[in-house]
Amino acid sequence: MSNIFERTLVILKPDALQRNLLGDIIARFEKKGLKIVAMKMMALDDVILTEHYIHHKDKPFFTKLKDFMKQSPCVVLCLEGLESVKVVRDLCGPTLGRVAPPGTIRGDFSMSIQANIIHSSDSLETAKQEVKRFFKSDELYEYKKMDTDIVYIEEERK
Ligand code: FUP
Repeated sequence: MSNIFERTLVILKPDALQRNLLGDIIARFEKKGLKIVAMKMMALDDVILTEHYIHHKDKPFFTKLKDFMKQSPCVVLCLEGLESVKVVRDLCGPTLGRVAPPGTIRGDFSMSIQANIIHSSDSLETAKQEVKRFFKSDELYEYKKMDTDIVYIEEERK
C-alpha cells in the first residue's frame, strides 16, 4: 500500500479570533490526529488576500471579503495527515455556516456566508500553492509526532 501524507492549509479567520474560538478549533484538529507542522498569527494584507481569493476576483463579494479578512489578524496553520486535504474540508463543513451540518466547525460555530470561521484548501494542488503562499520553508517543522503509531495502523504509515 502506498499512502500519501498530505499537507493542507487552514486559516482561522478574524471572526474565529474575535469570538475566542481559536483554541476550540485547534483542539479539534489535534484530537482528530492531524499533525500541526506550522502555525502563526498573521495580519493579511491586500496583496496576499487578492492572490488567495483570485478565483473570486469578479464576484460582487470580493472586496467585502478582503475587508473582512483584514479586520484583525488571522491564525494560519499547516496540517499534515493521511488524506488531510479532504479530512480537514470535511471537518470544516460547507461554506454557508447556517446550513453547515452540526458537528462541523462551520456548522457548530457560524451563521454566515462570509463570517464562516475558517478556510481550508480545496484540493491537493491548491494546498501545495497555499502552504507556500503563507509559510516559508523554514517555518514548516519536520518532527516525529509521538502518537503517529497509535493514530494509524502500520499499513497506513507505509
Ligand atoms: P470555501 O471553499 O468553502 O471556503 O468557499 P469558497 O471558495 O466558495 O468561498 C471562499 C470565501 O468567500 C468563503 F469562505 C466566504 C466568501 N464568500 C462570500 O463572502 N460570499 C459568497 O457569496 C460566497 C463566498
